[in-house]
Amino acid sequence: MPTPATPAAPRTNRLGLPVVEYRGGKTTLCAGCGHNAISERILEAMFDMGVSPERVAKLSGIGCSSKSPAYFMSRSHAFNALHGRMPSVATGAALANRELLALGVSGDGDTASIGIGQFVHLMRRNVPILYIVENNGVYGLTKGQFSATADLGAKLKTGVQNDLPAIDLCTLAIQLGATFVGRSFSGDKRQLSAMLKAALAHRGTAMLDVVSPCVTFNDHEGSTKSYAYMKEHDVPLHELNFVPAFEDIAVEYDPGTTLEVTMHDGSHLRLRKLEEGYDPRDRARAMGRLMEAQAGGDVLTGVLFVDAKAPSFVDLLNLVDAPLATLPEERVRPPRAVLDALMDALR
Ligand SMILES: Cc1ncc(C[n+]2csc(CCOP(=O)(O)OP(=O)(O)O)c2C)c(N)n1
Ligand code: SF4
Ligand SMILES: [Mg+2]
Repeated sequence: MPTPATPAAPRTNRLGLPVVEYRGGKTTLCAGCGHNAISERILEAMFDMGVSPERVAKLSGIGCSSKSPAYFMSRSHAFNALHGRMPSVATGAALANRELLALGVSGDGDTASIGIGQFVHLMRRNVPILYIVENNGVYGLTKGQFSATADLGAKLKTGVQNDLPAIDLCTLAIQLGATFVGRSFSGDKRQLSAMLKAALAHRGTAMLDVVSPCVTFNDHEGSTKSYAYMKEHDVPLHELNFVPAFEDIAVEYDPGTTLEVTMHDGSHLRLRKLEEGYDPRDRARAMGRLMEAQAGGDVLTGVLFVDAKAPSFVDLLNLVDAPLATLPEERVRPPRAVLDALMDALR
């Protein structure tokens, strides 16, 4: 009798962990929701990059998108903030422990409607965080009202038309000083995976606006955030290829058609140009090109802007190397004599 084949050992990453260690709870989102695909890409990127799940702090607000961190990486830290208030909690977490990898997951309502005030300050500070907006143009959790990213003229299922211009989160983030800004689509596995890995290697604010169709409330004709609309209007700027520092394989490429960006950890992001003259290191050009695309109804995708050299908020604050949260009391509390001298000076 033939001996039964022994099952192959599961593939592990450079930490020796199988992918199952990056999984989370079973999703309660609708089948086909773009947010589920993004969760899959996030956990794959974390696995491939060999990020220790215990090093990650998942931060979110309120919404279907903000629920999604429960569906990947159960071993990581997690905090569900109030609606639109995740950026301040994330800033606190990133500063209290600089060794944590802060991962913010938000929605277009959570970020561009109620949370816009918090979002703009996060972007201008260059807080080290990977901030993902799962953008479906509606408030999915509360049954599909337009959010502030809904395009002018877009229609709800009921036929109601949006009369207000959309806030373009990428243009806004670039103008405010974010140092890694990209746009992708939940249905584009290849582009989103490479972009997530590059964003994980970035030190500073990486803001990814990912169009993520809401199949229940915003996937009909007349929507500009549907699978069908993205299929027709997605204009990729380049083909992304990410080579992590730990793999460092030499790849032949033609510098005339490929732009190489070296990330903080020595990884390489290679952008094979599809559009002549586009350079994601040029802030003003990136904003101009985004505005042109928006006017023409195109959705530009790719790494829209990157500055791999700017100091992050942690650098600017000149924080000590040890995470603040681990400092003993004698290092954070001035001694009695210092406080007394201070009080005397105020008398
Ligand atoms: C202070 C406050 N206002 C309003 C709400 C109701 N509310 C819950 S989720 C949500 C919108 C979520 O939209 P979005 O962030 O786009 O997430 P999606 O569900 O579309 O993924 C709103 C208005 C709330 N929870 N808290
Ligand atoms: S309502 Fe929309 S956003 Fe929410 S889970 Fe369903 S498809 Fe996703
Ligand atoms: Mg939404």
